[in-house]
Amino acid sequence: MSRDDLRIDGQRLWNRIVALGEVGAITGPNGELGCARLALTDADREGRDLVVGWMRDLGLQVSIDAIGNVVATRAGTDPTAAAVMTGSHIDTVATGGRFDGNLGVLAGLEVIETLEQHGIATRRPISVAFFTDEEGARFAPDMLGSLVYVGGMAVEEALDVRAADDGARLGDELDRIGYVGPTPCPTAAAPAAYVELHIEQGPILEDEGVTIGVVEGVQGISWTELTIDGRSAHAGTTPMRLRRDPLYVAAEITTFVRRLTAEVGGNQVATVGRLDVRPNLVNVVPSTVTMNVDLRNTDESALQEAERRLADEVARLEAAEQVTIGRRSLARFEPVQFDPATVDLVEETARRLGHTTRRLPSGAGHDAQMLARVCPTAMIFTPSVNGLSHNIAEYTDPADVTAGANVLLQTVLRLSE
Ligand code: HGY
Ligand code: MN
Ligand code: MN
Repeated sequence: MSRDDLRIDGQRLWNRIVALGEVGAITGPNGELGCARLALTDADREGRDLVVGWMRDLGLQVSIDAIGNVVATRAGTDPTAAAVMTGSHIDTVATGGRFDGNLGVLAGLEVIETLEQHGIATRRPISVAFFTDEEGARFAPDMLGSLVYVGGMAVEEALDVRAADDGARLGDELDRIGYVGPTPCPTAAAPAAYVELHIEQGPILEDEGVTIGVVEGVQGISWTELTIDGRSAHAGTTPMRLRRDPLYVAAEITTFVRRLTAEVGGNQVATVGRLDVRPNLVNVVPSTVTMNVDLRNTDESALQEAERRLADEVARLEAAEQVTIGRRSLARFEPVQFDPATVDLVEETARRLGHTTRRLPSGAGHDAQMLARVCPTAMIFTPSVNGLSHNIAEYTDPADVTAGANVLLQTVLRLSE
């Protein structure tokens, strides 16, 4: 069989997706199969152990670094050549699916197993990685592990990050699950190239009936934590004119950011996904509210305008409602453009395999946006049913999973020559 005709084993890949999906499995009322494997929890450890076991079964050289990133490498014929890397993440949000991140890691493993099975040697080594805490849902920022991997955040700083849910220190949790590795951060050797397969997590490919997304880059991300301190008071006896109500302020900010998307226009999106009310009692005007604001845009200047407008509104409300508002940036990444030649290769490969394609930016953050800082990088998208992700109903058809993994196989083969 010629290398160009080589294809992955779709059933073997699907079986691994199902098996990994059993770790931290959550089921929905209509039989949806989701995943809850927040970073550095016991479920994350269990998922890591399962995937590392598969890596070792394939005889790969497995390295774990100081932030818990795992990189498994198949040797090439040229020991001096830098590896071609693929991968993604296996941590999920608390109401996650079985495909977000997991598809890219397991497809990378399937690519390597296919080469082993057919006795295909490559000049360059080929690595498959999973990066720590890509979601950032428990420990901000998102893409934390790959950011440390490429030297964008000092490992010491990352180890001191506190969890949003229980305040645990990241380094203590990493130690508790047994994934503090000996390999230093940042990586000593950048890959020759990085290609990541991921579900689109949005509606575009499905709406247009396209099989493969050729991802040109990732939009800018801005996460801000606002801590609004008011004054708790009796719900019945306190006149409205005397109230310093942080939840009212939070509600105003929440509706403001929705209006802001229409006013800024373009690809602007805004989300308030986390709101913590204290003391959260029926008859008490709240004392403190903590909320997160997620702003994103493909255009950096428009994203900065959205940030400025939010800051002005927060200052206005702080004065008008006599509350005190603490601001803390949790994540700030500018838009990223992937390497044009590698993007072209993904497109040519997908078309050579007979798939329909469409270029698009990524609305979600990905480890690829960090690897793009150190090597030529591109991404391959597969359609998401109903455009859903970060939802237990997240789903991608087996045929699309196989198509995406075959495009990954053929792209990696070309890059590893
Ligand atoms: O937030 C994101 O876009 C990604 O899911 N971490
Ligand atoms: Mn992801
Ligand atoms: Mn995600």
